[in-house]
Amino acid sequence: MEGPADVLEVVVMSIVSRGFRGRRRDSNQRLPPGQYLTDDFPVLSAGPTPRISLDDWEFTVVTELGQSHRWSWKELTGLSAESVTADIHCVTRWSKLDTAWRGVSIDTLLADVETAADFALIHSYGGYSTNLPLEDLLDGKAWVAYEYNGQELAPEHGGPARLLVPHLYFWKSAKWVRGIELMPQDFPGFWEQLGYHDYGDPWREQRYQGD
Ligand SMILES: Nc1nc2c(c(=O)[nH]1)N[C@H]1C(S)=C(S)[C@@H](COP(=O)(O)O)O[C@H]1N2
Ligand SMILES: [Mo]
Repeated sequence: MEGPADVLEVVVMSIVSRGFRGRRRDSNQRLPPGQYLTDDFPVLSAGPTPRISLDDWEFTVVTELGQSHRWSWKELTGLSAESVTADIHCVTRWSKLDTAWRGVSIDTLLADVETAADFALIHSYGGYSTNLPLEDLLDGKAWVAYEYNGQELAPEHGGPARLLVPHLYFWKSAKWVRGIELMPQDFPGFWEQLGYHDYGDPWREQRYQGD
């Protein structure tokens, strides 16, 4: 016969194992192939951290016809912002779940931009660049993020502002972003010219050219 202590033990065990399996199943499903989870926030920069004063900072969209649309820091941060929680996946195999950002959706920035372009080349202060199809920046998939975890974005993580495109490998999320060049044709960015995959879908493990 079960006494109260046995019943309690059974209840505790089932909560413990349910919680454990639940968490594991959840994070396993959210971990793309070949990735491991980290709670740290590693810094990956191909060069020194550029320092841009907010007075000089600007964000520019140039269309395929050469039309420019510019936002100062004040103008950018005056646009309606969104809070975004997303999992991020670095091609060096770390993934981090539930990262919390705030920034302006690319949909908002491109709302009044007339373009027939299919591709975008992202440019950063410091010279970094990365390319992606324009549709991967639209429909709530990408932001210019200027807050991380409720605080201004740290310079080493791309502050004052970085691109956030969490559905692609994190090298597409250009730090110190300064603009978007809209183009009819695809043109490889910094890592893409060095042999990384043109598109970089972590769920299809598109790490390098030919993957
Ligand atoms: N401007 C710029 N953006 C960049 C990089 C860089 O070297 N320069 N590295 C990319 C890579 S490979 C990754 S994994 C992420 C790293 O962002 P973090 O340093 O905030 O973790 O930024 C991406 N954006
Ligand atoms: Mo990366």
